[in-house]
Amino acid sequence: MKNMLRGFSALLTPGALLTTLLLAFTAQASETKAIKSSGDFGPPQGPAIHAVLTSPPFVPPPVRRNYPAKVIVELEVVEKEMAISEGVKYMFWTFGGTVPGSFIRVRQGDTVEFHLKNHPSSKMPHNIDLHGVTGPGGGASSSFTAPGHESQFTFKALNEGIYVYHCATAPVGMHVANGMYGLILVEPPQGLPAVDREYYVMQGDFYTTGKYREKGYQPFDMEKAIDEKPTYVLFNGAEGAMTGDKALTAKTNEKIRLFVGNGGPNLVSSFHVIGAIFDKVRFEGGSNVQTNVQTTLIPAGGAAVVEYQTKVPGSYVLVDHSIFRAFNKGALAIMKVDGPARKDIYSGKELDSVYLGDRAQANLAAVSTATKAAESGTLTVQDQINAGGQLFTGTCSVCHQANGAGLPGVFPPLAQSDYLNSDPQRSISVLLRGLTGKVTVNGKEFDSVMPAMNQLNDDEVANILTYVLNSWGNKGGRVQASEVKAERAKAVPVKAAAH
Ligand code: HEC
Ligand SMILES: [Cu+2]
Repeated sequence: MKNMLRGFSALLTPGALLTTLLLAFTAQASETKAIKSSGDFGPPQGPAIHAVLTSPPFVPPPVRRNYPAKVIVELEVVEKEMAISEGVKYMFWTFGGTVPGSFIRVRQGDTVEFHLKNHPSSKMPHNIDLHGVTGPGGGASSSFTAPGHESQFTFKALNEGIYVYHCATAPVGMHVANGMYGLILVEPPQGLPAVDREYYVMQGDFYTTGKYREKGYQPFDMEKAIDEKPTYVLFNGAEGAMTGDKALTAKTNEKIRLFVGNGGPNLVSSFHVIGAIFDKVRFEGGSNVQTNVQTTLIPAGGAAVVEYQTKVPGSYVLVDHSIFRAFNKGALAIMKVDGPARKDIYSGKELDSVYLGDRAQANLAAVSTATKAAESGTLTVQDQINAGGQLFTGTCSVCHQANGAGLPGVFPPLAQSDYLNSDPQRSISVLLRGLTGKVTVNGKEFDSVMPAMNQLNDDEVANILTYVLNSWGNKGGRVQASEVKAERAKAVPVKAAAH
């Protein structure tokens, strides 16, 4: 109601007044009802306003304006190398220097004067297609911008909602795959209902020539992109963009609103927050509200507004519930909720590291130290042990246990294992190819299956095994990445079928 009253005093034209009144009443009548879809509230009023843009995961403040204005948006395309994962570099193409690009927030009926700049250091021309634009190409045809140039076009934000924008320069898929997408929110005239926190999260799939977490500079792989076989599926453009010290934060008893986009280029997201139920979802970014949702589907080139209330403190994990993407391709973020325990709602302990693996750790500092040391040729056994220990937690401890003792009759011990210590080289193959059939470890027989851990790269295998060899009374020693590489390259005879 407050918004409405403020609206009365400042509105100029009777037509606009009537529309606003109607809108306000519709919105008050039922929150779950569709809000007015399209609105032209006349020419822009007052002085031009420069839009506040924010980098993810942050969202500009609410517009809080009761008249349509001319809003100037200045967005610069920058091509820049950034970390896509620990020790992995990628040449991103960005709107505003981040992936996803800067968040834009305007009001329905605003006239947006859009300035697209392309930094002089860029190698490529770029443009922008905003899904919130009514007009051919969504702005793309008017915004083709060569390096060092600037284009300008103007549109009226007729429809309220949350919209994806992206580059649409050929090859379009490549520009999008390199990170050229973001969100623009067109607020309804009365604004969105107040919440305690808003965040900006956007999924994207990435294609590198090297495998997942393969260190060093990784170029874009067009073939993988065409085959829709991403190496990474990420929230906000980097593995760990919102975990550890960069986790999203909240307090208990807060209303949270997430603007969740999906840039694609290929995958559809099954967006889910482990341990939270979405009280409200504006699915597909549209005006209808769905309530009590567990997982919401976000199409490539689409977005949703998700709201929930924090009640129980702890770590809440944002995932794409196509779950291999979360645990093996990076589509995982964390919201840390602080506040007093609520035993009446939930009794339990924190999510444990076995479930989340190394993804949940405060940081992978030891892993990055080892990566840097390996690059400069100064990698020590201790660097490898430190890095390997962090990776062991997420990768091996779920079966072999954190203390390497295994589980009797199920998982053999790694601690003082005669199988391991008698021939450490053999274990490289165990990690790369798995192990099945009968094995005897310290006089006890195991007849089970260890899955191949071939998602690990050469450095990771070397560091984990070096850690294992130097832990729990094992004999020490070192495995080098070059040895893993050589083992991986070996053609292994296909096992004859069992008779
Ligand atoms: C899903 C459970 C599982 C995971 C995860 C797992 N292993 Fe195993 N591992 C096994 C099983 C089961 C065997 C025995 C296989 C058999 O019976 O043929 C085994 C055997 C081994 C052996 C040889 C036997 C021994 O005890 O010395 C080594 C070495 C080993 N694993 C190391 C690792 C390392 C290092 C990791 C992490 C990169 C790992 N494993 C992850 C289940 C697992
Ligand atoms: Cu582009």
